[in-house]
Amino acid sequence: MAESLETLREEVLDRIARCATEPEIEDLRVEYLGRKGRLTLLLRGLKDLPPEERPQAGERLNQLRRLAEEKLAARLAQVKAREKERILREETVDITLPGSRWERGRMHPLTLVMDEIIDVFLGMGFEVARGPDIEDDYHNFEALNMPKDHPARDMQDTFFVSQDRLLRTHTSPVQIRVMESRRPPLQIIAPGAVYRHDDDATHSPMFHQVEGFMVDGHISFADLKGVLTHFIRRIFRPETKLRFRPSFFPFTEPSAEIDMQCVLCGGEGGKREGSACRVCKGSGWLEILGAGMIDPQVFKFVGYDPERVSGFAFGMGVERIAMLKFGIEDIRLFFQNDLRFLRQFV
Ligand code: FA5
Repeated sequence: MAESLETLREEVLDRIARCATEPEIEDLRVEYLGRKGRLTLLLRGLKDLPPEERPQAGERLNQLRRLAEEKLAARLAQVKAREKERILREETVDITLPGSRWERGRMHPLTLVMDEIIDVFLGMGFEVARGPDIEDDYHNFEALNMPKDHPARDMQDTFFVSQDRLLRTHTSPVQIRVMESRRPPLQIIAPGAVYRHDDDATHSPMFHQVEGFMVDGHISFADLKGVLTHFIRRIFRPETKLRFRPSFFPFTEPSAEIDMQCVLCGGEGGKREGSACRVCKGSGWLEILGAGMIDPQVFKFVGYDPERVSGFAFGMGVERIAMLKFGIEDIRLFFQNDLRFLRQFV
């Protein structure tokens, strides 16, 4: 017994000395001192020894257990101290290194312009309404006085989702949705994304419009003119002039396309400089929106009496306004997510 205890003592001390990590120390503790540890079992086995051998063997086993406990604790402290030193040595922070910069996000130029447009109309007492991007044929065309065979449907190359569902080609269906659910007086703008099979420097397959309409007992073309003139003067310069050109939309009668004085040449068309202005191509005017008095036929679709109510409506392209405001010549720049472009707008 004495001899085997001596061997065990050497083995335990040797193994403790070779432990290099905290888990190794813990494993060793369990192996020797745990509930089924080798030393624990030996202590429990004392009762099977002849009574005269028990005191001495017990004494020696207890000594060995205390020694193992002390050595394990000491080794643990040593390993922990070494680990701390290693962390301090390897993970030091060089506070002289330059910090990493946090890029500040900013608003997309179209969001800036959209918010500005909405603000101007809110200031005139308009409310904001929204409609679905995926529309049905009825709201996008039919109720806007464009039956299935109407040639005006071809003016807006449509993305169809199914026979009856499509990506809305304009924000005008929101007029129908609002009028179906509410009664006049109404003074609404409907901003949102619209979709057309169109793609070049001034046309994008997805772009944004802001629809506006006012319906009440005696709304006239003069109201339309007043609202749009105020709007353009707030968004551009206070002295900007507007020009109303006769046009055609199936859902307004009479209809107009509205041009504003060119933002670059101020309506001169570049004549003074001797070459045509690159923004308005020398005409001095820029088309910015379509508008008109809501067609009586549309009122009938939503159950209003055209004898009792009248109203105007308009729809503008937000990208076009942003291009004029910031002097951008290619609409595709808005959608390429090039940070060098986007960083210019605050
Ligand atoms: C319409 O969409 C009518 N719903 C506007 C309207 C509303 C008229 C209410 C009368 C009453 P139009 O197809 O012209 O009209 O488009 C309106 C504006 O959207 C255009 O003036 C132009 O600024 C813009 N736009 C049209 N197609 C594109 C496109 N592919 N990319 C960018 N902007 C476009």
